[in-house]
Amino acid sequence: MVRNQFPPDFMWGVATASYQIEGAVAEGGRKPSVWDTFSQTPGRVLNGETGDPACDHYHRYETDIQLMVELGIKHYRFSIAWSRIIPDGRGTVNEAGLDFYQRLVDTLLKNGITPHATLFHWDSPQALEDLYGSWRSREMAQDFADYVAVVVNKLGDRITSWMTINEIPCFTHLGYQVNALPPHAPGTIVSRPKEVWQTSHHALLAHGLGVQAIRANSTVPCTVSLVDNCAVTVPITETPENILAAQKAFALCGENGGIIFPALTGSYSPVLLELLGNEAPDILPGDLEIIHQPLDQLGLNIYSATYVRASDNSQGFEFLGLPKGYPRMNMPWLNIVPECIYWGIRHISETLDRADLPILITESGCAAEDELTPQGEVIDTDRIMYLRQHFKSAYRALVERYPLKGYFVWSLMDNFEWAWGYQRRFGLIYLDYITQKRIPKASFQWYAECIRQNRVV
Ligand code: GBH
Repeated sequence: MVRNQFPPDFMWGVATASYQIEGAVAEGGRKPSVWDTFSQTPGRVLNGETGDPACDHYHRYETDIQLMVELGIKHYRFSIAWSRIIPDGRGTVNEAGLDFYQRLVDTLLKNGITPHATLFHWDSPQALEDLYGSWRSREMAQDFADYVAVVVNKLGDRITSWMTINEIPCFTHLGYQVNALPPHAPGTIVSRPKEVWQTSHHALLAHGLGVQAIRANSTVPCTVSLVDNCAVTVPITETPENILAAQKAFALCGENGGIIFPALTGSYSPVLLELLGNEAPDILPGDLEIIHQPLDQLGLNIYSATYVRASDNSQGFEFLGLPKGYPRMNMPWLNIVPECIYWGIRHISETLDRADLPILITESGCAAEDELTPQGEVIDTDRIMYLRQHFKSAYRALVERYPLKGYFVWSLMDNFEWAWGYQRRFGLIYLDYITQKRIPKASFQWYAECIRQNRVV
């Protein structure tokens, strides 16, 4: 038996997002997104950096696709920028924006790479923020669905994997709540938790209407998914008591009970609603039916987790803090908990009782303090260590027959890391931002070998 051998059809891939890599923010008819405005506001992003020019991928996508060919991936997850397609958020369609993504998709297909298109990765059109406060308004959901219909109308004859929205809590809760750390665009502080919950409720409605718009406009068989960043709870030791504690904690976390529960089961988790009390969002009749659309698969972005154990307190569990010196990668939240992949998948399958639902790890990866050697290489053995342990955790999920179908490493290349600007590097490829030179790191060669042998090496 070959150790750590993955199934023959396992989807190995990499992931990126439009605002983080494209640059060309004022080209091809694009108008600003909330991230342009936010990053141009002093004090919002480290060093005042913005998504322009990022990796200049808008002009260099052919080079980047050649690098994907070298890596040997057959799957690429990217996102489409709403403000390239409908620059004012609603109304006039910009053909030049659609043409860019058509060129990208056609070049991927020509190179044997399956495109997985995410329709929204945080870059809301600024015009809709100005018009009605974007996600604070219910109108945003219908405008999103109209935008989705336009995209799928154009590309729905060649894209076979659609993902509606990436990580709802990050552009709603982190975009509007008082103590968001770090704040995300639009960075408008609302006064009550209820208003924050209303923004994520609107995003859930957008997801539901978006799913319907994809199904109505696609002309080839395709899979539709949501990309969720569930908060993963890991039992400190795998006893029945601690596993039960981890399951209870999973249902109570806002990111789970308030996002993935309604999307997959049609109701917010009861324990969360009880905890929120008067601060729960207003849910109109019919909303949960819209939100709870049948999905073909689920995308999970998993980077870390929290340990939990059973307790005789009223909740029956407690979250555990980490000891000083606990190993972490180069972000304050990036504690190394490799079991997060296995437990994230298992909680969705078991705690949410959705063993039928295929799962993709749509993002997993880490920032490291990458440096060029005098020979011009990046020897990121720490990233290799991180990825190896997380791949093994995915392998365990497969051995135990959880429905894991693929794994997309975040990210193909270093890029604009939101509030951290260019000061954090998540790529398999090093970006020299002065020359735009791309330098594959040691982890790139390591991942290429995993893919070639279809196992963890
Ligand atoms: C992903 O989000 C994004 O999809 C991607 O765009 C991004 O580049 C990548 O991760 C790397 O960051 O400070 O304790 O409040 C990751 C999800 C959401 C995880 C915010 C950390 C903050 C935790 N992140 N969260 S805390």
